[in-house]
Amino acid sequence: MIDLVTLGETMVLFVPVETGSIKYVYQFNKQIGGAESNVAIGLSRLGIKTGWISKLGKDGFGDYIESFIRGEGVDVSQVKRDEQHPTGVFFKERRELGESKVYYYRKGSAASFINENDLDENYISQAKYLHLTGITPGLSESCCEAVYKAIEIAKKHDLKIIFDPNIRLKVWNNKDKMINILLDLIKKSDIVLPGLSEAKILINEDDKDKILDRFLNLGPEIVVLKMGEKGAYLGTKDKRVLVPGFQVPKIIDPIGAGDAFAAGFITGLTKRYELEESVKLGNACGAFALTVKGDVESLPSWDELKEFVGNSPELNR
Ligand code: KDG
Repeated sequence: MIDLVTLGETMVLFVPVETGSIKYVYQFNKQIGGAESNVAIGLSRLGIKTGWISKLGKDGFGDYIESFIRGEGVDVSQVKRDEQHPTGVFFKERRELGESKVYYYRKGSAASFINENDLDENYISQAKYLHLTGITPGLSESCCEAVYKAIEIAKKHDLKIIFDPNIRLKVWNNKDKMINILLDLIKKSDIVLPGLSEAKILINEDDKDKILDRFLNLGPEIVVLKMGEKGAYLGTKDKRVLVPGFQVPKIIDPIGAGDAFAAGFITGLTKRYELEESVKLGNACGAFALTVKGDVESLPSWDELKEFVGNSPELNR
């Protein structure tokens, strides 16, 4: 039995050993990164059963990603291997001053050929949640169709749809098309997890209450606005709560923190915790993710998370 199914591309991630311009960095560590598998791995470490649907090249990088994710306890039975197209790759650039950047080498990757036929209705129907991000529909037309098909299956079988816009301007060729599709996906979702800067791009709004109003009016029952170190602002039709974030002594790399948030938050939902408590778990997992260079290496186990969050009545029950 799977609690959550997710769908998306995972790439080999090369993380520079040193900080500075990628032009002058000579050594990289080979890791993996992909928003959806980051969430699946985060959930699996917290004891939630997850399945990841994807495509990888039939190459060494594909072998590496598949065995890494399987090793984290995520079900990879729905991952197909493609002889014709390679596994995608991306590089991080870590700067002491200024923000980290990423450089993608993913055009024409195996995952960009994901299509509706890669979805097994029986498999998806056993889950309680379908997790999607705004990255997958930007990868190609066939990926976008697959996302809509997954939503159709989820609605038919009463799965809750959790959507993280995860705006990646570099994967979309057309910003207006991106905004239209992401807003449409928000309408079709039950739970939406945008970031502040994403709300600015999608609805040109930066007031947190107006952002929640606008997104809730589109249809979702729960919206959680991620606000970095300030925490997250939870909204439903009858409540608004600012759940403070956790202080991190030194932020090593913010990339992947949103995925970690999703893993903690969804764990709370799956365990039927109060919404505020679930957001708190999300904030805590986000804090863990800030402390390492890779996307998933620092994601906590359930015991580590409980210890970090401390004495919380919900968690101790
Ligand atoms: O959220 C982290 C992701 O951005 C990263 O792992 C790579 O999935 C990725 C993407 O498409 O940017």
